[in-house]
Formats: sequence, structure tokens, C-alpha cells
Amino acid sequence: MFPTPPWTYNGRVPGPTIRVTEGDRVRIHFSNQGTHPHTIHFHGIHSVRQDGIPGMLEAFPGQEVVYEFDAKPFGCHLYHCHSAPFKRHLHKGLYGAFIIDPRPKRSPKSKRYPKRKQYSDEEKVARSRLLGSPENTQWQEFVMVMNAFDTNFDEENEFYAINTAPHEFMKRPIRVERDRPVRIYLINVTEFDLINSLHLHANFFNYYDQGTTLTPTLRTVDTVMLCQGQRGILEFSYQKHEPGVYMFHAHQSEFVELGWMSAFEVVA
Ligand SMILES: [Cu+2]
Repeated sequence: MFPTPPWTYNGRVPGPTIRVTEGDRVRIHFSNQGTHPHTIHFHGIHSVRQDGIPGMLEAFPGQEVVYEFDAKPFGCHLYHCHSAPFKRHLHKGLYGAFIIDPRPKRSPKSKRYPKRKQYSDEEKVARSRLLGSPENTQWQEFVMVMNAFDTNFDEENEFYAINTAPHEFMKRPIRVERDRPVRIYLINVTEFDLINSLHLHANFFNYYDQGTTLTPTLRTVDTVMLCQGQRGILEFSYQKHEPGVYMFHAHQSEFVELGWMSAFEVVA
């Protein structure tokens, strides 16, 4: 599918998902084995000295640079190359998901029933997002990076996809269990088109723009649109649905025809 090879972090597009907990110290050793200068620019709050832009922790071919910062704020973020020309470096595949799980506060105890844990609604959301916590294990979580590829260099995309594979999740729907909730970390890195979108069939979801809040920024919607670099967290379930194949796709018909069409296979 690629007439010329993409540029990659660790040999894959999107690059590996980096998932940490709020407040963690993150240290990334970035070794440039390519033939152009590259960076890793992380979305998040950090010092200008860690920004990963030309002239600031940019790795030249054969060089290694180290990024180090404390993870904040919690949310669904991304990282990408910020070397010039930016459009080319991003579009050729240098991006990935950077997820910071909220760090739940210490468990509050009820005064009347000291052994019973009582959490606020926000605290419940925070706990359910923390990878590996008991509250998190019931969730079926997915990272979906909306991307596209200009394979003939005319500055228009020939393929649209989530996670690089056009039409793939229509041919082989993603299996989800009906009785467990679904959470999608959705990120748009599409180049050349101003927006991308996700529309869910036969269902509605709650949406947390950028994932930086513990209450939804949109409730009960079936479509969101995202500009490049925008991202968010979708939550929904098929608990009241019959088993079957449920589509989801960009609500731009051109993108659908060129590959951004997917489905869940809901099993009871
Ligand atoms: Cu680059």
C-alpha cells in the first residue's frame, strides 16, 4: 500500500501508545536512525526546554536526545514530530497516542460506615480510567488514531483509516462484549483535510473533549468532529442492544469510500 516507506517511531504507524499516570516522571530516549532530523513533540504541560521542536531537542541522523517531564494534565493526548517541513514529517507517519490516566485521590471513607468506600461521580470516572485498577478492568478500551495517506504526492489523500488500515475493521469487525462498556481514545492526525469525524451507528455516546475532564463535555451524541491534533474520549455501551454488527465511520462520505469505515461485532 505504501509506494515509498512511511517514516515511523519504532517501525509502526501510529507509533507505540505511551500510557502513564498523572504525575509520573516520563523519560523517553529518542534515537534517530533515519536520514532527516526529527523530534518528538508531546502535547501536555512541560518546560519549553522539553518541547521537541526545531532547535529544541531535535535529533539529527545518528543522534539521541532524551525528553523528560512530569505527566500532566490527565487526558487523551498525542505526540508527533515537529521538524520542518512539519506537514511532511507528520503526514509520513510520525505520530502516536499519549494517554495520561488520572491519579485517583485516596479513598474517602463514609463516617457512618467506615469500611464502606464512597466515591464521588468524578472519582468513579477517574478510577475507571486508571489502567489495571479493578474499576478499569470491566472496560473495553481502544486507541483509534484517525489517519490518511497521500500515496501519489498530490497533497490529497488516497486512503483514510483508523490506525492505518483502510477498510480493515469492516472486513474484520472489532469484537466487543455487549455487557461491558466501551471506551475509545480517539485522535485525529489527518493531513490535508480540515476535519475528520466519527459517527456511531444505532447508539449514542458521552464525549470528553481532550479527556481532561471527569464529567462529559458532550452528552448523548452520535457524531463528533475533530480538527487535526484534536482528540477526546468516547464512552458508550451496547447493553440494551441485540448482538450484531454495528458500523462506525467518518461522516464524510468521501472518507468512507476511501477506507474509513469500521464496525463492532457485539456479542452477548
Ligand atoms: Cu520528523
